[in-house]
Parts: sequence; C-alpha cells; structure tokens
Amino acid sequence: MNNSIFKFIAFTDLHYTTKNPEKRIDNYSESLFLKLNEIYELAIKYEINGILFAGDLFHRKGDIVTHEEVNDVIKIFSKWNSSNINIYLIAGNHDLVGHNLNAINDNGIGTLIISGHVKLLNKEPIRFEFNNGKKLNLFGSSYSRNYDRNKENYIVDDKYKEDFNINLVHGILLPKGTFFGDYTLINEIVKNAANITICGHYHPGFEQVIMNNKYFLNPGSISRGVLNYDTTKRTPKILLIGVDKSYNVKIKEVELKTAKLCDEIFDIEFVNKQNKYDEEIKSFTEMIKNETQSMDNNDVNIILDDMLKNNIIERNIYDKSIEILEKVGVFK
Ligand SMILES: [Mn+2]
Repeated sequence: MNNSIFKFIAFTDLHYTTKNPEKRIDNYSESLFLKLNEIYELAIKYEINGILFAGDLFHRKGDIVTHEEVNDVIKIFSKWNSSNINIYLIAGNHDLVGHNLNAINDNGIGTLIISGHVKLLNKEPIRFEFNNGKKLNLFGSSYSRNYDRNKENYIVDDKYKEDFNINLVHGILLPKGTFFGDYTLINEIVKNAANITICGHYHPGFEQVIMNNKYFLNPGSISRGVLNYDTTKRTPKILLIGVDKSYNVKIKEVELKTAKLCDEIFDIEFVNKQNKYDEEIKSFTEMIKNETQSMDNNDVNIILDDMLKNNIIERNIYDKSIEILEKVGVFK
C-alpha cells in the first residue's frame, strides 16, 4: 500500500440492530461494535482517505429503525469523523422503507446523512485529485425496486473514462452462475467507466474478479445475522484498496480478528441440523434431476408419492422437492 496515493477501506452489509437475530447466542450488537472498532483502528493505521460502505447499514425487516439504533451508529461514526475518517455510502434495501430512495430522509440512514456523519454517493461524483491533476471519483447507486433490471445502476458514464472511478452498488452481481431472483453477471456490465465496482447485498460475497483490467469486489457481509451454510464457512472481512497516480490498484483482504468463530455466535446444534438438511436437499435435488430426465411429469409425481408412502423420504423433504420441481419447471 506504500505507493498508494489514495487508500480506502471497503466493507458492506452491517445490518445493525439491537434485536438479537434468531439462533445467535452472543450479543449481536456488541459483536458489531467490536468489529467496527477494529475497522476504525485499521483506518487509523493505514491512514485511509475514506470508508466505502456498499449498503444495508441498518437491519430493518418490516419494522422501523429505532432512535436507539440510530444513536448507537451516530456515536460510533462521530468518533470516526473526529479522527478525520469520512464515510461514503449508499443505501441498501434494508435502509429504505418501501425501497423508496425518495423517502431516504425518513429513514435512519437519512439522519446520518443530514447530520453530516456520512456522505451519500450517487451519479454525481465526489472527487479527489492526484498531484498530477488526475481525478479519482466516487459514485454510487443506492437500492431501488427492480435494481437488477436496470443495469444503469452498475454503469459509470463514459464521460469520466479519463479519471479513476469507483462505483458502489447494492445488487445481485455475480461472477457466474444463476440466482433465484433477478441478478446481473459481471460480463454484462464490464463495459463501463468504473475501474472498481464494489458490491453489497449478496452476503456470501465473491472472490475478486479482474476483467478487462477492471475490478469487481464483494467482500461479503461484515455481519452474520442469518444462519446458513455460507455463514459457517466465512470470516467477515474488509478490503483495503490503494490507488496510485498511474491508476495502479492494490487490494488487500483483511479478515477481522474480532470476528468470532461460528460456534461461538450460533447455536451449533441447530447449525449442524440445518447443514445436514441443506445437504440432503441438495443431493436429493440432484438425484431427482438425473432420474427425471427421461420421464414425463406424471412419473415424477408418482415416484415422489411412492417414496413418501413407503417412508423413503420424510414429509418435509417431499414438500421441499415439490417446491424445487415447481421452481425448475417440471410441473409446468
Ligand atoms: Mn444486506
């Protein structure tokens, strides 16, 4: 990082809440404070120019973010601001009631923006200047409805192509594969003026992708609120990003030391049961897929009913199978 002129720390999906998520056995909000403090110390150590946060600061599902939750985050960010650490961010789906960006000021994140604790990124860049006159621009596209149907969210305008551009996004951006809902593949959006695209929303994250000399990053959620296979496998991390005046990029992944092991934060017995269930569903889905290739729809139904009747599979597996088969279109 030594030659880098501009340095940033990127992380995403904090999902701050004072309500302990189901199956967490530790104190969720205290665990997040420890992580945020570690990030603060890294920011001081590396003398960064700013924090880049890719959305979902708060965790809101149906209900609203409380004053207490907003106050907690303000307290932390005030300390960061006093140490000249600027926070640049976008709003995620959890930050916006009704996914309505126009109502951002009615949400917790709006209070942080209006009070000057954080800066909201949008299509108009926040600009930094290198000593050779070149520019580094920060852009962002907060969450909105049907985010991945509007690829504009991922695009930095060509008029900035002489500058170095970083774009923050909050969508289902994937290196490859598919997703059950709308999603965007990196190769669909590679032709745009963003030198670095930093994505939140997809909590597992992905290994950094460099395509056409452009960087696509998603370090994964800094928190682990929901229990699933992914959360048992990954350690929450941040990215340290350095850019020099020739636009050379350096990226260092830092796994947080304060991130506890999965069995310290989750009811591990439940984790094991859940994983076993997921594995069974996966292998069963594979089996069904292989076995049903030469059959018609009716056969599949009969086989499943038979398996249930003869206790080869349990009721929940049967129901899940029907659901999966409906999803993959066998019962169209
Ligand atoms: Mn999220």
